[in-house]
Amino acid sequence: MFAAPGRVNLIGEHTDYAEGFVMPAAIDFATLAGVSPRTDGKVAIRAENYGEERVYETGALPQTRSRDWSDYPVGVLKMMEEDGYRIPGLSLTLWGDVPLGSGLSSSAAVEVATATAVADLVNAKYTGPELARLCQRAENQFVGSACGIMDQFVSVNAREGHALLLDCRDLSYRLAPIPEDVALVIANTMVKHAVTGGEYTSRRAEVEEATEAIRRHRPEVKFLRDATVEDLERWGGEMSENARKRARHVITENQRTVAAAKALICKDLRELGRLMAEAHWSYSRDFEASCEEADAMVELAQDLPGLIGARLTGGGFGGCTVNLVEAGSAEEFRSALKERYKARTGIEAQVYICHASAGAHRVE
Ligand code: GAF
Repeated sequence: MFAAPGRVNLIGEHTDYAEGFVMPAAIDFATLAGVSPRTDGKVAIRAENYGEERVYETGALPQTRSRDWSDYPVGVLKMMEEDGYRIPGLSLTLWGDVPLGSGLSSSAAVEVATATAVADLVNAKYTGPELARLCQRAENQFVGSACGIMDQFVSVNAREGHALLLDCRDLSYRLAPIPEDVALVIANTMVKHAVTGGEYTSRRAEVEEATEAIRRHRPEVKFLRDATVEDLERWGGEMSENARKRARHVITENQRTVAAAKALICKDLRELGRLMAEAHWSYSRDFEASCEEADAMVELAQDLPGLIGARLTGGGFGGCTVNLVEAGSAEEFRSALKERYKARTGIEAQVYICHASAGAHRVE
């Protein structure tokens, strides 16, 4: 049996596919994958949460997606086959408690749990970064969502008690300890988020439009990671207004993310909170990936006792906010935020007090 966690991103949104920086932590919600060999030549995948099972002949996994939960584990198995591993008869049982459609990477948790379990069964030797890339390929090529590497990477490589500053260009990373007296409070707006939806993809296309416009003048700009605010000032007129705004978010977000890691490592929580606030409003106003409810959730947290920083986390258009809160105030913060949010929006939010957890591992 193996476990792979969901994640919360502290800062660095829509920067991963621009080969920039992100700073996520794994959370204590996870997918569990139980795997065992079978001798009847069948690959049986069961989703405990749905009470459903799919059974395939070995060597005859589906060619195309089914647009349901099975695409994630099947995609991973197909990528392993592409890597030259023969998938034998097996039973794989999945169960998870990562809230679905909440921007906490339930999909990555399923992919990574599957990959870790099946890699163990077939004795495949993947390094952490390779395993993350395998899962990302499953999502890009089989599931059909254009996600970056952040979610799969942190689900594989996270360390308990730490956030991870990841350079999405070369996948090198630095661990940043989250102080013991700081709680991760995750507030679910209950507005559904999806990476497979059109908005994520159209934002990504706008980021690419901006990159191309700058690249015409500076060929060394392969991704927005390589661009500067000055580039945007000079050549912003040669792209659409939307592309310019999206690019401004991504370029400044990369700078904020590196600065935020530094602040966390130096325990400068004031500066970290300031950067998170700036990141939220950049995500909301320039990237236009927030929604009324998420903006309200961030605003309503501002003057609650114990708050260090709050922002919308994940792919956007709903999902959760992440709140760094002094641990001693976390419980009170949780109930006050729920109450305020209910009064403002009429919605009953779920608010989780989480702990930065370890990446994928065997469960004894
Ligand atoms: C989603 C994607 F899956 C990630 O790759 C990342 O782009 C994120 O949205 C936005 O930062 O979680």
